Amino acid sequence: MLLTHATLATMTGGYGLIPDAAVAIEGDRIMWAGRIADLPRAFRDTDPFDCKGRLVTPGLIDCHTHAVHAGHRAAEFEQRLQGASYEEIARAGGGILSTVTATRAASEADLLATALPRIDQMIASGATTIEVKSGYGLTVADEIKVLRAARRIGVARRVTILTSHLAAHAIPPEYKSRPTAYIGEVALPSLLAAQAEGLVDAVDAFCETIAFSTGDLEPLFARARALGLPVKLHAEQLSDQNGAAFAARHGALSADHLEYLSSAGITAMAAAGTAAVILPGAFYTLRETQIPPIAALRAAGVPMAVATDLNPGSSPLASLPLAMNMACTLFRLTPEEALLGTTAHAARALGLTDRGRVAPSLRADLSVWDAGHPAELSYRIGAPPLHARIFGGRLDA
Ligand code: DI6
Ligand code: FE
Repeated sequence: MLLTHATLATMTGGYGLIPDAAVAIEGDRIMWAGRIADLPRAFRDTDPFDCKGRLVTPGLIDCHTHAVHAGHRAAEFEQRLQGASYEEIARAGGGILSTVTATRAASEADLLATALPRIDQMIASGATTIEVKSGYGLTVADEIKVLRAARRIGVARRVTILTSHLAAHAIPPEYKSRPTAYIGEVALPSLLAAQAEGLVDAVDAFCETIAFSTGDLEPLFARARALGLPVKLHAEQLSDQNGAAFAARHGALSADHLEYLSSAGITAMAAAGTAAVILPGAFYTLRETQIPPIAALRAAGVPMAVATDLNPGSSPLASLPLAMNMACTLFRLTPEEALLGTTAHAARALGLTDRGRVAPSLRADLSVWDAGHPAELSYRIGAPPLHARIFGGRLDA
């Protein structure tokens, strides 16, 4: 397959813009990208896909979602509008735990069926790789059920799914105030069982006063690393728990949210090469006022990814371009940083080296936009201007 007359954002060294570009693809790999004038003879094609000047980017990567869950939490949204806080609702047994009740009652087939429309929205917004977390089962069997449903998405749709084990998302009522017992009796055994079934790409946890402390999580992260699995952490979302530094100490791929991140946390992340995943949808939904320390992360050279955090409580958002818009408007990322955040840096946050940029030998996942400049993707609010999507070297039908 050959794309011609593209305005190509390679995402190497910033946008890495190439005007009037061609991209040559063989199988599921990019073979060549550059100016049409320089296209090697071997890659010429009598029937190319003419982009007519449209912007072509790497396929977008959503590196943080909770896309598999049952039910919704519109009632909780109404409670928050009446003044209740996210933490108050969680402490009263609502919040994450209300989605746990619904998810436990759902079958694997139900979970897949309700996830697919959300995934279709993400695909229609230009995503080609999506990370999906467990964390609404909170028993060994229910965590496995969620991870199996998540993996089936990648069979049902033209998208790459990576799964993160997030049994340490909340403490279920049967373990109330017994986090150590929960980690020992559910989180660890579910990790071992899921790993044995090949269902785990990374291990995640929620470090927060309403969830787990770094001390609670130490045995889980130690075991993950012993299994050769990378870790990542929901850190400093609602308060500073020194989660980012703890994650960095375990060589984490990413620390996510980070509204209350300290300068010590930034230093630890920079030293460990841990990426920052910025989740403006949760900030917006919770009407948070503490902005993550973007300027300090930038100054420290920490790669920043941007994701939807798609979940029924704090971020019912399925559009990466809208997350990019929010990251710029609410957090003052530049549109270039926002696009790096959903391409090259999102790949980094998932430990993927075969995608996120347009270069020879990388996977041929590309999004073609009804836009002429990459800043337009962040600038528009909603209605992502996707023209076409190429997944694994093939155009969507
Ligand atoms: N932080 C979040 O924003 C999501 N999980 C987490 O640890 C929210 C999950 C939910 O409210 O259902
Ligand atoms: Fe999350």
